[in-house]
Amino acid sequence: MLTIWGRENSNNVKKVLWCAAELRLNFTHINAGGTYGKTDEETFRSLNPNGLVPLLQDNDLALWESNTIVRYLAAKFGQHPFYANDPLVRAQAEKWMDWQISTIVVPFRTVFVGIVRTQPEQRDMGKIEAAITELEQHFTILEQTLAGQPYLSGDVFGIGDIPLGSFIYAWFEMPIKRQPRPHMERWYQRLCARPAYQSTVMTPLT
Ligand SMILES: N[C@@H](CCC(=O)N[C@@H](CS)C(=O)NCC(=O)O)C(=O)O
Repeated sequence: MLTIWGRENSNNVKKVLWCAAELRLNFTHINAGGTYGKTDEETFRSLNPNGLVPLLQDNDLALWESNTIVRYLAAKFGQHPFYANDPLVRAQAEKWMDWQISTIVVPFRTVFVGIVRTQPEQRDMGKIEAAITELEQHFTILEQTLAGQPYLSGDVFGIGDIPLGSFIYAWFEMPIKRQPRPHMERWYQRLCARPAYQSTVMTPLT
């Protein structure tokens, strides 16, 4: 039996909920973290000593780290081409997952927390704008890639699209000035057409 712990407004939890929805999995969802609490309780800490969400339980397995959970669900329940059979194709998709968590997450968090979770009068606009500039530099790489392929996973949608796809919704929804990125925007629109994305990722930013 699968249980996913984590509040629905977390960009990292969204990855897991979206992946589970794409795979049409049956699972129990427990809201946790933020105002829901629970993450400091002994039971939760015994499953994830970091006290962070998302957390996946699959019978005796307790697994944390959002991208690892996405990979696990895809490997266990997914099929080609969502989880590509060819190691070369899969690796090309998976590198975007690592890029998201290594390169994008820190400046993204500065912008997201600054714009969505901070009152205007308390915002450090210098810091937010520097983070936007940094993200725009990184997104040039995304734009060039998506000029030559419809999805980050390659010719078809797959796991490589999930981590950045979860974050990109907030990027396009936040009231910030963005450089025009026609290829990224077309990729985003392709994601927006997916019912699983609509129900799990395209929810109010809070
Ligand atoms: N690298 C971890 C980061 C997890 C993380 O930072 N989770 C945040 C939510 S996005 C969290 O648990 N914050 C505390 C809380 O919600 O109470 C992952 O990708 O799963």
